[in-house]
Amino acid sequence: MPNAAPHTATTLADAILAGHPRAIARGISLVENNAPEATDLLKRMFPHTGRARVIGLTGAPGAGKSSLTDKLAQVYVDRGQRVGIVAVDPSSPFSGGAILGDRIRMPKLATHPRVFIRSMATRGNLGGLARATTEAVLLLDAAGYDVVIVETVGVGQDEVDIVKTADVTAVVVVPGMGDDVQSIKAGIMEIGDVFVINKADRDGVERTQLELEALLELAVRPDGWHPPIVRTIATATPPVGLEALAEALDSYLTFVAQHPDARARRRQQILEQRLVELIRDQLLRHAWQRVLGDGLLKDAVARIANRELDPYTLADYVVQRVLK
Ligand SMILES: Nc1nc2c(ncn2[C@@H]2O[C@H](COP(=O)(O)OP(=O)(O)OP(=O)(O)O)[C@@H](O)[C@H]2O)c(=O)[nH]1
Ligand SMILES: [Mg+2]
Repeated sequence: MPNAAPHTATTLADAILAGHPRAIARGISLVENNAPEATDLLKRMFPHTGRARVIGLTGAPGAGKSSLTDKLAQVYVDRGQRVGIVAVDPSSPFSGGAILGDRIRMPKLATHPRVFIRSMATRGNLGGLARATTEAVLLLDAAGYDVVIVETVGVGQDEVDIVKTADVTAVVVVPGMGDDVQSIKAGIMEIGDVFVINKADRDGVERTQLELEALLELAVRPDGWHPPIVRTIATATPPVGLEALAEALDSYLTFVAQHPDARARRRQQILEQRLVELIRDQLLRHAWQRVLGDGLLKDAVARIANRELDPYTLADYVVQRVLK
């Protein structure tokens, strides 16, 4: 947003640390757009992070993730905590539309002073979504939110990567999915620390529970944690099972606190992966600025197509130029 308020990095950083929602929104826009000022902002924010509990919520489209997020946030708000919500909506090219959608689905919370809601859209930015979402969570953490809930659709590697960075992840299924319970097992079964059978007002709850239990028995976790299964009805008044869900999430966090090794490997992997991505992005940015920006790539592609040049030589050439 080039015409946004003329914050200097310092005042924007201070405003975010002070928890001002408009500053947080602006900070998230900067990281979402990969703006040049974003890096300095993130450097300043990082020392203030590590306090928020980050909860990942994932599952099939329409499973009730937004409804659950809304009601779960309410549980924490009722406990006097501040809650940040990041809804990742890969299907929507318009983040404005997504925000509107989630505001409509979360009408009570959208205006609550202790709640911050933000939707992230991919805008066709491959790979950028996981980075931008991680950084949005980082900003909310620095801004002092006690809990940050990240909602993603459980399809695609990007979405799995996003919830992997959470401190605890809940996978949402619904009764009568049948084959769907099977189909989710490949990608996201192993990242569920807690399983939720939402829409428990529907037929087939028992069967889904049995199927889930059978799958979980097959997938023995190296950390020794047995993921609990919680049944919820997010749309009931009052909602059913939300306290139990909050307790299940808490129990895993307590388990991790008591078994520091349980998550060490995952944490290390995530940190390594994030560092590698950051370095790769920076190198690529240098390559664009110093070598590729002037149309070299187009020329090169034409020459490669004619077999005048091979891609390996070109890649070597670009890397040598960046390193010089
Ligand atoms: N019967 C019943 N319907 C529910 C329940 N929870 C959510 N729904 C409905 O299911 C539909 C989808 O709910 P959402 O919360 O938007 O689901 P979502 O998983 O966030 O959907 P996407 O973000 O589009 O993938 C809505 O019409 C909800 O009202 C429930 O516990 N029982
Ligand atoms: Mg949703």
